[in-house]
Amino acid sequence: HYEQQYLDLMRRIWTEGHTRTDRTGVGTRALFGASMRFSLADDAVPLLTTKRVYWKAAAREMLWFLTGDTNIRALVAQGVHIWTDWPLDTYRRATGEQISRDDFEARIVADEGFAARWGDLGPVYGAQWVNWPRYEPAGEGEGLYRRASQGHNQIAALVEGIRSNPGSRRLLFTGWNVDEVDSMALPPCHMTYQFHVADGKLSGLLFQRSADFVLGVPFNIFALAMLTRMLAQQCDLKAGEIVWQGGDVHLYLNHAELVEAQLARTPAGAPKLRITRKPLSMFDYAIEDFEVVDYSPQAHIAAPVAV
Ligand code: UFP
Repeated sequence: HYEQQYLDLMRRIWTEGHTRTDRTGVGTRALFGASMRFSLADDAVPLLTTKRVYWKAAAREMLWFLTGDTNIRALVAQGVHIWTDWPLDTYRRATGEQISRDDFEARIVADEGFAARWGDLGPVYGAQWVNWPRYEPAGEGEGLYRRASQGHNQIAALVEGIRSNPGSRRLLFTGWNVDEVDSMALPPCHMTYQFHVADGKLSGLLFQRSADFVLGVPFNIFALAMLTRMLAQQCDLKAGEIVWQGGDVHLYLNHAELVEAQLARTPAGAPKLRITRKPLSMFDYAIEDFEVVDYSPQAHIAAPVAV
């Protein structure tokens, strides 16, 4: 079963990983450098079956990245909570107000000004993917260069690249903008994506510098599969494989019980991801265009997020 790779790697991190103190103070066991690969043939999608993965949250997040938006408001309004903890933490520290997460989210949705002030994550993924800062010669009295109103759209360039030069070894995009990482709520984890065309099939590879194996990776793998499928569709190719590569691949120490629980389960089933329409471009997909079938996972396992 495709999921065995995930479970084997999880066990290996848990038994062989080095115990490390990390930025969050929670502590992890970590391996450095790991890889998994999954077939996308016949709409196969590597969703975990040993626990429920809320793939729609990952799908909504992916569509949100593609809009270039970096404010959590649009996500929260759709019931996606994965980015809330960072702005919430900033807000609590800045104001000393012990507001609950639900109340904070309610204010983000209800009050546009509040969202503008507290809901922005800085120039994270979306900003870099579709609007990487570009500079152009400035006018009189403005210095030598000014920031162009439209930056580089790496996704549009990627589609163009796959279509016009499928043999290229430069089909990639990255969120790691050295100049801006310090102003992001979280520097990109899933930071570089590369694509490869062979035999009429498009494969996608992700380099993820830091991987929370319980909470992050199941989403990151799904998102990689979804993105590869979308690109393949737009470029009239079949989907090949996805390759996931992790740098610091870790399990948080406070996930111990969940790790044991999940490792005691046996994967089963072969879910499929269907895209029900061919939108005009990478920027015209909607959540309704995606459907997962044959997915009957075991119960969800909740885990605390390290901020
Ligand atoms: N993380 C993921 N995947 C993501 C994401 C975050 O695994 O898509 F946004 C985890 C990895 C790590 C933490 O546990 O978030 C980021 O912390 P750091 O920047 O210190 O690596």
